[in-house]
Amino acid sequence: MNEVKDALPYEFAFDPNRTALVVIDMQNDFCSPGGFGEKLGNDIAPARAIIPVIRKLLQSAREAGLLIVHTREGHLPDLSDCPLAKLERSRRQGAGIGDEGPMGRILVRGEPGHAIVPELAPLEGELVIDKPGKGAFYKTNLEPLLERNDIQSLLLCGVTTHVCVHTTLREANDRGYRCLVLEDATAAFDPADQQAALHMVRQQGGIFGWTSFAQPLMEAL
Ligand code: TIU
Repeated sequence: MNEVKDALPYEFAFDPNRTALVVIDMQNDFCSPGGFGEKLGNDIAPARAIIPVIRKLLQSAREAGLLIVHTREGHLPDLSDCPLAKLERSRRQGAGIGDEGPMGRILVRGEPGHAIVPELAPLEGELVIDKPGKGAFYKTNLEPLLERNDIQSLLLCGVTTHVCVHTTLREANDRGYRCLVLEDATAAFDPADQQAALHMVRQQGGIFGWTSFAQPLMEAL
């Protein structure tokens, strides 16, 4: 077993052959000017700041032969997979899902805003999970794909820490996966949300899993 010794609340042990790096929603809609995240009234600087960190993580994980999973949040062009409640709230915020924006229709599959930022583009053969919700397990085939690859641990990074990263973490935790959240490879638009979300992972003896940083993880790979 490999080990990230200074993880919190205590060391994180993992078998690289049974571990996946999950890069959550690093899409133009959350990380680029004119996207959904910015239209919701957020500062996207924290999301952009983690791009180089995740790039290094991807390189290390690829070299170590880990399973790589990318996720994208978005909806079918006819919005038939978008719950009315989600649609209504996005419209109230002035960023209606499916509306035309500077990067095409907001949060719609196949539009420029839906694409993963070019710096983190998936390589051929890496898994790309399209999800209609915040969690990567809801209405996707992620679970059977992880089972087929005999995965038991997940390394989570991406955006936003308190929304899609946390929802995926909670879904994964309930399914028995050991999850490590990489602090400097995750971002929330508001620093208070970032700190609260990370605290929630590791409180009560690691109620949802572990936290650490990219560098010690890469050293452990
Ligand atoms: N709004 C927000 O913080 N996040 C999302 O809507 N989706 C993701 O976190 N990917």
